[in-house]
Amino acid sequence: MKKTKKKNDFRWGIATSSYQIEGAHDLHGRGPSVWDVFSHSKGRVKNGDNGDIACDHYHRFPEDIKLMKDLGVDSYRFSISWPRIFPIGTENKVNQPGMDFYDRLVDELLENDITPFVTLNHWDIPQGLEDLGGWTNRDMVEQFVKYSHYLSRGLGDRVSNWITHNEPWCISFLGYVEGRKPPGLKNEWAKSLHTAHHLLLSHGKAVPEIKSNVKNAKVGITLNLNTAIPASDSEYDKKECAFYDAQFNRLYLDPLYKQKYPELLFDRLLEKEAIKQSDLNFIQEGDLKIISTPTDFLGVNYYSRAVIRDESIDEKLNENHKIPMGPKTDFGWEVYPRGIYDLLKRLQDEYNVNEIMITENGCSYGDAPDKNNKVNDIKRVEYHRSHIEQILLAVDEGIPCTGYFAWSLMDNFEWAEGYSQRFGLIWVDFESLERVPKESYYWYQNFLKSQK
Ligand code: IFM
Repeated sequence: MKKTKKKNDFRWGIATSSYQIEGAHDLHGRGPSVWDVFSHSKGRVKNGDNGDIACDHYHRFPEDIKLMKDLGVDSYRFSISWPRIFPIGTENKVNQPGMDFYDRLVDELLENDITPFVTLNHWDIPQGLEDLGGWTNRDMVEQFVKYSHYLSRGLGDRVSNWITHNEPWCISFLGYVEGRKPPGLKNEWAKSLHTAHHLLLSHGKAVPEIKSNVKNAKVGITLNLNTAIPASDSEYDKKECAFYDAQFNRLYLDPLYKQKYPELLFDRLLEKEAIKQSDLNFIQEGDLKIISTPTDFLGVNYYSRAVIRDESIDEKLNENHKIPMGPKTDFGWEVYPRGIYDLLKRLQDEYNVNEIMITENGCSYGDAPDKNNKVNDIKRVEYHRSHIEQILLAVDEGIPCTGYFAWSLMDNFEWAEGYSQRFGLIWVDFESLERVPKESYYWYQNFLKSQK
């Protein structure tokens, strides 16, 4: 594969998140997060798995950083466990042992010439704040700003790159409409919209807070986005696709980059009687201006495209012009590399995004070590190779994409799927916690060498 034009500026990294890898759930004053409570509630997570131990990264981070160093990445994206810093959430004083852990982690990364990218909220908020209404409660905005303040003040002398939230859609839609993430509610569309708004507002307020504490800070938010296309050219599928795009992509992109919400989304929800007019009173004067506070980059997590069908319409109506689908990963997500190029193009054409970083891209395949302890995950190799190829194509065309973080460093706790889905470039034996680099790890290592 060819080199990027501006190699020196392009970051090649790897990503993880706190609850998925750290373990040490009750050590050194950490309070319970919503994910501790959710995963310990019967029937919420496959096989009753939880993140109590996970990859035990809390104790093994020097070994994990050594693996990153050998891999050859220049950047590492990880998240902070909020309840390690504020165990209940409402405190006005940090839990120092929690801060100390991230201090050591950052120091170790820097000693290994790896640039830290810190995500403040990758979903594991303190349960104490959830008990006050979580993200549906507007007070959460100030809680997040406070948390951002202490973190950026504590680590800002060594960390320049900050991501406020990871994938707000997962919190608001999967948490309140589908119930697959905490707090596990279903069809609560009003709460879902309020959650999205408070996440965005807290992001907008945290940006200047972080910048005031960190010299030369680069601050952004990470969205999970995809390319949505109708399953057929029937009007039903097209209408459903526009709705999907509004709730998945535009609910976040429009306020961040256009200072407005997609009316189409609110109209359809009113039409479906999923919300009442009074549920839309959550936007206060000045909110949209705050939300659209300029950032230094947009983080994009891309996994697949979405082919949208109006399920309520008789199958037969939609039979024509079915879209041919590509192969699927073990998670059932279609492998569609071209979608990442299309998405980057859309972000430039429709939203004029100043800088984009692919903060996650990866796939779940269950390939395990063979008798020689080798993990021959060739489908993962091809997944990363083909997606990187599309990104570099976009870069060559002048789209301002400046980084790529593979998801994920190692197999980890995949939320409601527990340990059943493996996204890592490194195999983890969840009994012994042994790490075994997979073929994809060596492929990425060689690819990174070729980019130097
Ligand atoms: O594991 C998750 C991650 O936490 C957020 N983005 C998607 C990944 C795969 O599902």
